[in-house]
Amino acid sequence: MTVRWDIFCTVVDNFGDIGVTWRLARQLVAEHGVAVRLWVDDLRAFERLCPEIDPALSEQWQQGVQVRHWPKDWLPVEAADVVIAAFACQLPSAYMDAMAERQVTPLWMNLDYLSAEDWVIGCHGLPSVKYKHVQKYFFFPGFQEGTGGLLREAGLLERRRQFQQDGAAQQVFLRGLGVEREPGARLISLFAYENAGLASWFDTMATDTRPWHVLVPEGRILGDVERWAGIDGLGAGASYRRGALTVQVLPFVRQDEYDHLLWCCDFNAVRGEDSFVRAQWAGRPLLWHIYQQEEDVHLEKLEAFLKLYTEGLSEPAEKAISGLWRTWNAGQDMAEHWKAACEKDRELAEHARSWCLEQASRADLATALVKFYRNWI
Ligand code: TRH
Repeated sequence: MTVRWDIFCTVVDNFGDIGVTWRLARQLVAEHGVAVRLWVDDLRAFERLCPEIDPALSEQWQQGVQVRHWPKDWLPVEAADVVIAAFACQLPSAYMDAMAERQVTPLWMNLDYLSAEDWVIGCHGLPSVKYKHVQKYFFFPGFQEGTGGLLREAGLLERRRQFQQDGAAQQVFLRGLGVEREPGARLISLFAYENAGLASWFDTMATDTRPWHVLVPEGRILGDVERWAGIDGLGAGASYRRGALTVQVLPFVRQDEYDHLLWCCDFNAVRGEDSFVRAQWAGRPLLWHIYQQEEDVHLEKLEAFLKLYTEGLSEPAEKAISGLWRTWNAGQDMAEHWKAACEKDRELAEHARSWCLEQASRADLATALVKFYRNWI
């Protein structure tokens, strides 16, 4: 009998919540043969990642996943065999009752936010709260043995390798976005929150001797790009050149296409959680704009990741990349660290490849979840 999974997602802000749960839902269906209902409270955010979504529908099928709008007024449904509350979202109380009333108690898990902090290993898989007799468990994604791993679809790295070796396919993809890569120009993708450090980074590239081409999908960083360019209302398709730097605004692309964008670029600036992981699978150097949290908790997460990520780098490369990431996350002047990182670009590129392979040697998150369920029953 097909095992049924319910995944619950509230879109707090941005795209990470839906980005992660949509990816997980698809992978569970495609690779593990389970039936997935994905409950989402904001289908408009979902539509940005998957344009086939019709936000007006309460129920629809997308890529084998049953997508359900999570309404404010919950209508009773039967609980599934496995229930995932993504990022500590609160399930409808009637659904919790349905879990408790089930003849076979479901496995209830909280899929947590990604963190490289050491305590995650100790907490992954532990029991959390109980509702009546239904026990909830913590499930922590992570970068180290003893965590739930990272989302990675089967064959992803092979698909990426083929694409990165196929210059013509990359050209077709970029042309589809209106991008003509100037010969010799280094390509950067830029997905970030508002950042006061942007102008100094752009100035440094503009005065460089080699050309840079920065691709900016429409989003929160655009205001800083406009201020730097001195132009209001830069929309998708707009391009601006100053010295050695061309900045081009792209439309926000569907989630699968975003991977291709990352794979085309020599360097990717990413943010949040899902794009951060995808940039690692791209096997190219990256810059992470971490999601800000109260009391600067996010800075501890940034340091925890840097500690793991920079292992094995030479001291100058370690200093360059750590300095760059810290400066970007503080919204400070990027010039010095960007120049230092450029000097170490070969080593950083090699390191990004080996980091990616090391991470891919572990079980992926969807497989780890399925295994957790099998062990639990
Ligand atoms: O959008 P985000 O900032 O999401 C954040 C984080 O998840 C954060 O941890 C969370 O607490 C907060 O949301 C609520 O960044 P993230 O996680 O990278 O998600 C972006 C998604 O958008 C990802 O799935 C990739 C996708 N995307 C596209 O599909 N097309 C695009 O053009 C771009 C730029 C991104």
